Amino acid sequence: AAPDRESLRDLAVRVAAEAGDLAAGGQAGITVLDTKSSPTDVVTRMDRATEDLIRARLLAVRPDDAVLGEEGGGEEGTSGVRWIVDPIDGTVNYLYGSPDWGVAVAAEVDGVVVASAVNVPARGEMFEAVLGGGSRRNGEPLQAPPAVPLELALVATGFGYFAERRIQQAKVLLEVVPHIRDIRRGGSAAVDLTGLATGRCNAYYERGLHAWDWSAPGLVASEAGIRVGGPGGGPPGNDLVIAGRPELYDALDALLAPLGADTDG
Ligand code: LIP
Repeated sequence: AAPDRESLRDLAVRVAAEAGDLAAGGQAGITVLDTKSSPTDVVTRMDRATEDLIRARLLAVRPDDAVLGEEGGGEEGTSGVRWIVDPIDGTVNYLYGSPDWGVAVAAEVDGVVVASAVNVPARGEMFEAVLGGGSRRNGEPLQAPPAVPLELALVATGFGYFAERRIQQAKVLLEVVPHIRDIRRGGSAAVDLTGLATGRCNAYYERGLHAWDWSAPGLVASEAGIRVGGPGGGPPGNDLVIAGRPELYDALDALLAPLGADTDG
């Protein structure tokens, strides 16, 4: 039988809390350890140490689960539960001493994200969500503010680590900015998506994310009334994640559709 969602959520919160403490304690004086897909796609000692801690804690309690982490690849499981983990989402912010980074831990059962936690230690925010059970910040239930018209929307986005992709993303941006209140490039998908639930911004789009970027904060947002999906209202994926109150989602989706926001050219 599948484990109950609340117990998965509780484990996600416990592990994200401990991982956030570890990462926050290591932020001062942090340096780049290695680069990944490009010279700007960096990893620090703390990304690795924090992911190691998360994996160890999850597998100590639930040894038969699978774990997919940003830094360590996949680990097979037999239980039907897969954890999707970003130890430090917003690594560049983390490197520069910014508060906008988070630890994201999601539990997926049969391919559906059912529970999650996002810890943003430097903001003192712990988010949690259960599919069908709502989302909370520091224990308080979250309800996203109502939709605003697109021209009054504060829209967050992000850029990939490849120059070619950034050129395309800049072209899309040129067509988007005249139609919205303003744009934010916060540097952490986890902070951006949880920020939709709290009203820090109204909508979000980004191309080229991975499951670890959007799974945990996406559930927090959707349980607060935000639609999180892909182009045309499809499921969220690597090509393009769009998020906002449904009316705003549709308006942003319609604006992005002819712009090739989900392609490299
Ligand atoms: C980052 C995101 C950021 C996005 C980057 C990257 P990381 O995650 O949260 O918003 O624009 O492409 O994926 O690499 O810091 O975990």
